[in-house]
Parts: sequence; C-alpha cells; structure tokens
Amino acid sequence: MTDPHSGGAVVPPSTIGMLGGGQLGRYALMAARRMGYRTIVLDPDPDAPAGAIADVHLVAPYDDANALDHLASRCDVVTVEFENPSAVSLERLAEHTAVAPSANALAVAQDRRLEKRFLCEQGIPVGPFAVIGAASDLPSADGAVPFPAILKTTAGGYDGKGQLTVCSPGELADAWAELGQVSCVLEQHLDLEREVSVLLARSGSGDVVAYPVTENIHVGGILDVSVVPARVSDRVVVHAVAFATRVAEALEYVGVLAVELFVVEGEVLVNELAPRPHNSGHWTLDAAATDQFAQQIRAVCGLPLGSTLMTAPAAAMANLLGDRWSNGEPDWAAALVDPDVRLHLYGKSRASPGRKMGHLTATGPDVTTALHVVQRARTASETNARAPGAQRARPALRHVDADDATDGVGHGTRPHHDQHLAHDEPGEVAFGPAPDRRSDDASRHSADDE
Ligand code: AIR
Repeated sequence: MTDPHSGGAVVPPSTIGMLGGGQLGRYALMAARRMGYRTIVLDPDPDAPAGAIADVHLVAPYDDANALDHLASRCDVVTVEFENPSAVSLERLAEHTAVAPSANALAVAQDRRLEKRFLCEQGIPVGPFAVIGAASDLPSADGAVPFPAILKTTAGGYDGKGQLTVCSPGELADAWAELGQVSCVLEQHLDLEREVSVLLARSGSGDVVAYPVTENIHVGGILDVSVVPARVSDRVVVHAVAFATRVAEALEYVGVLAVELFVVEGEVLVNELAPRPHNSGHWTLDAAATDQFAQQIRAVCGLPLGSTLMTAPAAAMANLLGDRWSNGEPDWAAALVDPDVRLHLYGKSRASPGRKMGHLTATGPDVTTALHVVQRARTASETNARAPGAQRARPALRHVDADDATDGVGHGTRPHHDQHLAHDEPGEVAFGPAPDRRSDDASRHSADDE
C-alpha cells in the first residue's frame, strides 16, 4: 500500500473508498472516475446517489465491521463525504489503509462542544456560547449567553434541526427538555451582516489552497443560495482565510475543508467546520479551474493540488430542495433557457421537504447578475412545473432485496462486481440484512447538511 500522506501518491488506477454515498460522495467519485481511479462506496441506502457512480457499492451501516474491513482491504485510500461516520470507524480503517481526513478531524467537527473548545484553543474568535451537559449547567449558561439565544445539540443536528431559539431562562429549560436533555451548546443569537464560507484544500505535505470566499444566504436554516466572490471587505476575506488556514493546520488536515463564518459588525467569527466538500462550494463545478471534488481526490491521494482560480468573474448557486417537487417534476427546460445556467440533479429517488435534490448555477459578469440569473431560472422551473405525477423523481434503478442479503464479507448480491473492481458498470454488495430505509434516513440526517 502506498501511503499518500507520507510521500508517495496514490495514482490511478488505484482504488478510492468513500464513506457515505450522498451527492457529495457522488461528485467526488465522478471526479475520481474521470481521473481513472476505481471506486468503492459504503452506504446503507441501496439507492444512495453515489452508488450509481461507484464501481462497487457496499450496502451496509457505516460502522459495520465486516464492511469496513472489506473496504480497508480493497482501497488504497478512504475518504468521507459527511461527518457522521464515527471516529472509531475511521480508526479501524486507518489500521489497514490511508484515511483522510483523520479520525481526529472528524471527531472535532462532529461535536459542537469539541469544535468550540478547539477553536478557542487556537485563539480563533467564536460567538458567545456555553455548554450544557446537565441541568446544573442551565443557570450559568443563561448568565453567560445573552438572550435571544439558540440551543443546539452538540451532535447530530443539521439544517436547523436539533436547534431551538430561546428568549428567557424558562424557555431555555423547556427547550433543553424538548431536545431530550442531551449535551447542548447555547449560542447567542447574533445580528449577522453576512454569512460566508472558506473552502480550502490541504495536502499531506502541508500545502494549502483556498477558493475565493463564498457568501451564503440561508432560508429556514437551510442554505438557499451562494454567491462568489462574497460581498465583503478585503479585511474580512483576509481574516476568514487566515482563520480557516489556521484550523486546517492545527488539525493537520488532509482533504477539502469548509469553514463557515459569520460577519458581525465587521468582525469575523467562526461558526462551524465541515470536514469535506461543501454545498457552498458547488459553484466550483462550473466556475473554478479545479472543482472542490477533484480537489478532494487530489488532496487525499497525495497529488499536487489544483488551481482554485475562478473561470468566470462571478458565480451563483441556488439549491433545489424537495419542496419544489410537490407539484410534480419542475420544468428543467424552462430553467435552462439562459445559456449561462447549469442544472445539477443528484439522482435521489425520493423528494421530501427540505431535502437537497439538486442545484442550479449561473456565471456572470458580476455577483448581482449571476444571482439574478440563477434565481430567475429557479423560479421559471417552478412556475412551469409539470402536473403532479407526470414525471416524478426517477425511481431507483437498482435495489437490494432482503433475499439477496448475506452475512459475511464479500458474499453479496453481485459478487462479480465485488470481485473485479475494474468493471465499468457499478455493482452493489450487501452486508447483513437489507437496511431499514427509515433508519438509514435517520442516520444520514444527522449530518450537518451543507
Ligand atoms: N451532506 C452531508 N453533510 C452535509 C451534506 N449536504 C450530503 C452528503 C450526504 C447527503 O448530503 O452527500 O450523504 C445526505 O443527503 P440526504 O438527502 O440523503 O439527507
């Protein structure tokens, strides 16, 4: 095995493993395949978007020991596309293969308490907060953090889930009870001038490249649109990139890292970390010399990092959430009338409210134009939506039946794919009983979903 993090690069046609098979994994594996790598994805959902791209899809929970060992034995490097897999799973993989980002980086990013502690230790500014681990912490928390405040579970929340706004000590106690009295962080509700993110990549040899800072606009706690370059001062850009770089260096991070930041009264505060490509970096697919997914592959494989320069003066990205499917399939032809607009759909078989189904991007001479064009395209897709049921999100083309399931390593449903990773057609290998779709969704939904 070549260890890309101690000098030698993992070069095509080596095999790259991916924990998680959502849209982020799908794009990363597309980038890997374009470069000539073989790919294996581990995701419990037989319909996972990346399953249609990978050479092999291991259908098993992220902590399934047999599946992890199988992945480790077949892959030259393994990476992740969301922060949910446990650090224990990554450590198990790391005993036998290269893993990036590290279990430690993941552990910090998946726990708000550890994340805040880490940021404070690094001297990186964060908003006022308090940790609530027990009922006895409530009085000191409401003394330390002015109301209104937001109570967030330390693990597992995303897109506004696991979060409640509180305006008084009484509401705080009620909210904590409502969240199940689990470990939480109380954050002051700040008056934000802007929300921005820094997307960077760091290689094992310590090189860091950052993309232009992106500005993000959320609706209902979910990213709605991103524009780049962010409409902020040079000073904000310098601080934001410096903080993100410090985070990457302190974590000895390898891969693409997204750092979400708040701009408050001209000052930059770090909000949270995402140890992976990020929703706010989707514009790079259409407007950067190296997109964030190709960059992730280069970084985790120990290849030289690619250029982060923009290929257009400005770009905008608008998310397409499942709500837009409530009247049937949106009208994509209408969305694409402007030749500067591009459509990305993730191949999810089920649309539900708030679920990220795809996005549109537009490039333009400036941010205002690009934003206007992408929003107009999204609106056009919705006003011309087809009649309900006319053409819904495509059902999955392949599935794993309970009968197909086996109990061991590599004895799955389509052993020909499992045995021969060079196949062009994606394969699917089940580990253990066919997964319960509801619990898969629940586990996937504990990602910080951007
Ligand atoms: N994701 C993970 N963290 C944040 C985001 N956006 C992506 C990953 C993950 C997918 O969202 O690609 O696998 C989960 O999407 P869903 O719709 O199944 O919840």
